[in-house]
Amino acid sequence: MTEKRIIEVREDFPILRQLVHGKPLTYLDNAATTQKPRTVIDALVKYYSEFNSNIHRGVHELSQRATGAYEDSREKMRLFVNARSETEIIFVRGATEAINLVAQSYGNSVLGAGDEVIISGMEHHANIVPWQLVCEARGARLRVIRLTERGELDLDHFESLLSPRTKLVSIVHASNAIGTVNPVKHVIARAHASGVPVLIDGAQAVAHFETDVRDLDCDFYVLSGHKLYGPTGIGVLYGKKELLERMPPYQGGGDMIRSVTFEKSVYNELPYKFEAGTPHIEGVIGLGAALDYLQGIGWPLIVEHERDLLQYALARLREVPGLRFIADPCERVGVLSFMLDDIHPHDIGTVLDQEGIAIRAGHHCAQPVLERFGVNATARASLALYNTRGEIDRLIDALLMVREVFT
Ligand code: C6P
Repeated sequence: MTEKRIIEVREDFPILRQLVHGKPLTYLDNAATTQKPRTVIDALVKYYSEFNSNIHRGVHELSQRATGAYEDSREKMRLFVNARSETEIIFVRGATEAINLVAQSYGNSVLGAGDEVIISGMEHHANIVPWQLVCEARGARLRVIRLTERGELDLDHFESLLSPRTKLVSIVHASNAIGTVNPVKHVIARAHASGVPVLIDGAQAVAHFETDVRDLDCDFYVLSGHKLYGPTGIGVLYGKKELLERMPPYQGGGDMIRSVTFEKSVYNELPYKFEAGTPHIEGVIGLGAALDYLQGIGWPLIVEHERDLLQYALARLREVPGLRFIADPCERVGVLSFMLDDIHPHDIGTVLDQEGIAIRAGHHCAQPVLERFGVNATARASLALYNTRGEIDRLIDALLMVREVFT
């Protein structure tokens, strides 16, 4: 039943119908970016062919329609993450910009010499470098939660790092390099018990299971639209209103002000205070269409199918001689990072490409976690709702072929 429904779902994604190097495209690089359903592509075409206009500025019909569609998407996103108010939803370029915004605005205003920011040993560079920048500027220090052999957070170590010097905890919900789903609710509760706010990097989580920022009680949550079946160049920062209100603007320009004189500018209310300049209007509208699409599919189907596919993929990959995973977390999303004998991951990726199979090879912008497991690159297959068991079988056959070529 589920498999039949997934075959129908695949029809919604025009890009999946093509041949690559004469073979059916098997797209297993979904952690890098997901493909887009027809409804998202249509929403972009509709915007440009029917009501392209700048928002929040014009009194004319097109501007009002564009503004309406943009703000409708904000409300859809509010519902998607279950935020209290649409003023807590800030549109940015992606997870990277969202973290930089918090680091530069919140971090800069709360961090002083000797203060500390806690991250984890499995962060993407986007959740490391912005904190290094602000810590360096403020004389603060970055502390890193150790990982266990399985690739999970060492929660005892986390407890030992929490101190009166801690000003923020910033950790990933689901790792893009090893797939671990972190016990973020527990981490948030522990940090809050010490009066410390928490940012969650949800870039790899939001497409795989339901997000509820109120249930998590996180202070900030960031995501990228392009990993959620939406367009590139658009993402979201969720922040608790009381924190966002206290934070200074991140960038200055049009739309983020109420009034400007040469002596002083008065900033606009939330969320506009953090949306300087003409935003990525079609990106926001396309992201709204992606959320509609996901709602139409429904979480039960997505979660059940991806869980089944992940178990199948893990079992089949374990059958491949010479294949080893670099981590083995209990709670995980469909991100499968592996080594095959001593074949370089780029060689694996190149041979698979000839078979029409797209995976990612390299350090996945998460060098410290790879280093933790003693490697500097892996091959990574990552799953989405439209992938099938048949595609996993193709991956396995191709990996067996890679072994024949290289050993
Ligand atoms: N990871 C991957 O192939 P942006 O680039 O801003 O959309 O997302 C950054 C980012 C932040 N956090 C996590 C956990 C991520 O996985 C990513 C992006 C992609 O793994 C591209 S490097």
